[in-house]
Amino acid sequence: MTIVLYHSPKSSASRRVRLFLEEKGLTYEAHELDLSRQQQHQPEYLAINPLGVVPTILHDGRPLHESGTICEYLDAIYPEPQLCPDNPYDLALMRNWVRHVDGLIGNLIRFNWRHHLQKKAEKMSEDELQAMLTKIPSAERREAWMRVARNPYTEEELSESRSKLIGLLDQMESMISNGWLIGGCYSLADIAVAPFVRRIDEEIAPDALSPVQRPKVAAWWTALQARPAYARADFGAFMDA
Ligand SMILES: N[C@@H](CCC(=O)N[C@@H](CS)C(=O)NCC(=O)O)C(=O)O
Repeated sequence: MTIVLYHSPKSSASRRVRLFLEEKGLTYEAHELDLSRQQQHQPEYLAINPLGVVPTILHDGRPLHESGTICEYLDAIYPEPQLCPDNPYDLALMRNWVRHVDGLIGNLIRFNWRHHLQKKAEKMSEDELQAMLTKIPSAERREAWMRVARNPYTEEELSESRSKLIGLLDQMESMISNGWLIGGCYSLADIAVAPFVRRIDEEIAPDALSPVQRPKVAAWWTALQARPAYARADFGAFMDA
């Protein structure tokens, strides 16, 4: 069974799936999409991901999108090592957590898109911008592209998003028991939030990860980064040197 992954190296949702694949020890064929060149909006890609975002997998030729769904699907097919709880209650908690993390992606976008997509978007002529917008399936993403092209996120908006992302760390601090988020076992719940924590650590609010402020989260982050799969998933630096 072949797994083909369409992804972007710095995308949080792509990093999540790469980390999951590496934890499972699965081999896959990786295809990079350049988001700044709108490769995610090309018709051939929209045919396998109607939302026009990364990542997408092809498993034996069949497309699947949504990073959380992709991970759960792969877990069902390749159950070892176990990364989703057996216990139905813990499984339900894990799903709610992944959904909650996904709901915060807009806050990460405010920070992330400034670094890579904004430079390209703001140079577009009005005609180019309008032509690009017509290819984007979701109204929310059309709005985000409009913002970086013409009306960059303000310091106030960034600060509001920073607070929400720090709030995620506070939730983690109260959830972690025996080192991990759900039921004391490493799971998709931990993998799902790792790319967010990576961005918080790298740029958004590094001090919020200090052991003095959030000891459980700090220890969780050290343990997660020490996992061999984390190095293999190759998150890389988000910002250009
Ligand atoms: N809920 C989706 C989110 C996917 C997503 O937002 N991907 C971003 C990168 S992290 C993307 O493709 N952005 C480019 C765009 O929206 O044009 C998932 O988890 O797969």
